[in-house]
Amino acid sequence: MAEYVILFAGPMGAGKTTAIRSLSEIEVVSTEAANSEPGAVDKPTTTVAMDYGEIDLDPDMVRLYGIPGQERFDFMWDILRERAMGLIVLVNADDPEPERHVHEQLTAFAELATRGGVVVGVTRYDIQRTDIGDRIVATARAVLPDRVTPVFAVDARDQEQMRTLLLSLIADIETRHALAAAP
Ligand SMILES: Nc1nc2c(ncn2[C@@H]2O[C@H](COP(=O)(O)OP(=O)(O)OP(=O)(O)O)[C@@H](O)[C@H]2O)c(=O)[nH]1
Ligand SMILES: [Mg+2]
Repeated sequence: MAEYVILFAGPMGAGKTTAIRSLSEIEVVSTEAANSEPGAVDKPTTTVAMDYGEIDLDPDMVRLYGIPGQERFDFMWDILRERAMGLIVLVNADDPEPERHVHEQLTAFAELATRGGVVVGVTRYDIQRTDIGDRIVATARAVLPDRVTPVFAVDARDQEQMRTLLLSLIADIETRHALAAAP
């Protein structure tokens, strides 16, 4: 049995808290506070410290941590980054600067992405359909030229879609570990 620590990163409103709630089999521990910048992203609350959930992908146990989207809380990133084995970057298609966010997150977590694994999920495609997928693939290639970073369109509210994203990340991590262990 393996234990995987997976981080969810991305801008405010990308769907990190929603995704962890869709996936988790335990009641999610969340630290929501009133959104003091409702003009920036129109939702009533935002994560201030982290979200935590768990899913048992028999035989593996997966711990899911959501990192706050607001940059002033980024001291939390350092603590979690070292324990993590995989990264799910979420970005919402209706964000004004989705590529900038993907660039920032992949740069901040480049060591984790290289050591473990990374996938990108683009949420809220139903709200704004764009050619953003190709642009995000190009952004990921620019930051991490030595690896192929999968990019999926997902609805963070949909358990099956989030499960597919998570399973593809875990398969990626396992493949790398198997290759690293091979003689
Ligand atoms: N229509 C639509 N709504 C979505 C989709 N994915 C997520 N949402 C909604 O978008 C919002 C995302 O909010 P959160 O999950 O709080 O976002 P977050 O990334 O945790 O944001 P912070 O904690 O503030 O950084 C929620 O209201 C979700 O229901 C999608 O694919 N389509
Ligand atoms: Mg949140």
